[in-house]
Amino acid sequence: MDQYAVPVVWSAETREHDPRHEIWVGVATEGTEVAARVDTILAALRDQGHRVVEAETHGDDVLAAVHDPEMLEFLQGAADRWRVGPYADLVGQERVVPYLFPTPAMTGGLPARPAVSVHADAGRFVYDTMTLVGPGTWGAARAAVDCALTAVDLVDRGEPLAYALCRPPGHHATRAGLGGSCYLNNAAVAAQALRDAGRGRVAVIDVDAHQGNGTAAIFYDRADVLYGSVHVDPAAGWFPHVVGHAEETGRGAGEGATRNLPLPEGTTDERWLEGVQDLAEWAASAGCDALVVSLGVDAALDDPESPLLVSEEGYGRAGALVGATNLPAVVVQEGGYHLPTLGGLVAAYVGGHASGTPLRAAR
Ligand code: SP5
Ligand code: ZN
Repeated sequence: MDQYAVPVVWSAETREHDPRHEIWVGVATEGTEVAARVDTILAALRDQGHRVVEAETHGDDVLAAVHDPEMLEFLQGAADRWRVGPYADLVGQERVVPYLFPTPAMTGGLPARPAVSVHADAGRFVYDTMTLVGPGTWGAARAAVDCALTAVDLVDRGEPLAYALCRPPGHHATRAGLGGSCYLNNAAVAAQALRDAGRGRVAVIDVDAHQGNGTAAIFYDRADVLYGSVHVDPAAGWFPHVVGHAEETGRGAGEGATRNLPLPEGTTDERWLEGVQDLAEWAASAGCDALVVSLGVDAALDDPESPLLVSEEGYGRAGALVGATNLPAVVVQEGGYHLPTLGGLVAAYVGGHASGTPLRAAR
């Protein structure tokens, strides 16, 4: 069957982030967001006949509009500060791990200063103990942003659909905080870049198993970027735990421009797809002229990080539902951790999305 060959943007540098481990309830567990994810996704998309493109380097303008400059400075320098600690020699820890979190619980409203020691400073920006920073983290996260921005350029030049193989993922990164295995918010950068390129209203549709609290927060007060997510119910005890409930619908000018569709543990294809369809129709009917899809495939039934039970066929149907909007779309990789099925899940979504996409864009 003749099918639109989707441009797949990637960068070898995204492999350079090695989390080594995640500190979960005080225990060092093996990292799940590993570099091999890139290779298996790339191979699956190549096998399906899509067109692999290298990311082009972009300036920092859009990134600086989405993220706090102090957070960017911290992320860029943290691994070097850690190396001279020297924490590897002192305690055998080679990754930046926050030691305390200077929330109001600690400061009690007193005027706090940034801590001098990096282990005490990290909690100013790193909000969990799962998201460790190493020597290759900044370069990889920055390369992932370039993947997203290159995909935006392609859509800008008339491609109806472009896929960005972003790694590490981004949707849990807030304006000034990193967590949930995310450092820089690739999807938010893509949405902002589409706005800057003249799209009047952009919707982010997030199908990752977890609510994208970073993207949600970045656009919560804005009417020009919609955020809609279908995810496992945080109130059932799942990440991001404290936000992502149905009552969160936006604020101020952004009232009504956020939608959260939480689902119970064990949800299978039909109900999950109703949520995806709901969000796709919402984006189209709200007058959006471009989409960003936060494509996490960790809602899949064999994924170790979520209790949702979506099949590979379900991901294909999700792609077709979003593709049916006929809106130009940048698809950004988020989570998905089961290496044996990861590539097939991403290829199923991308193939489904492309199935309704004309071979050439209408110009
Ligand atoms: C982008 C994305 O999908 N981030 C996932 C964030 C959720 N991580 C929560 C991990 C909960 C602990 N799981 C135990 C695994 C131990 N390695
Ligand atoms: Zn996820």
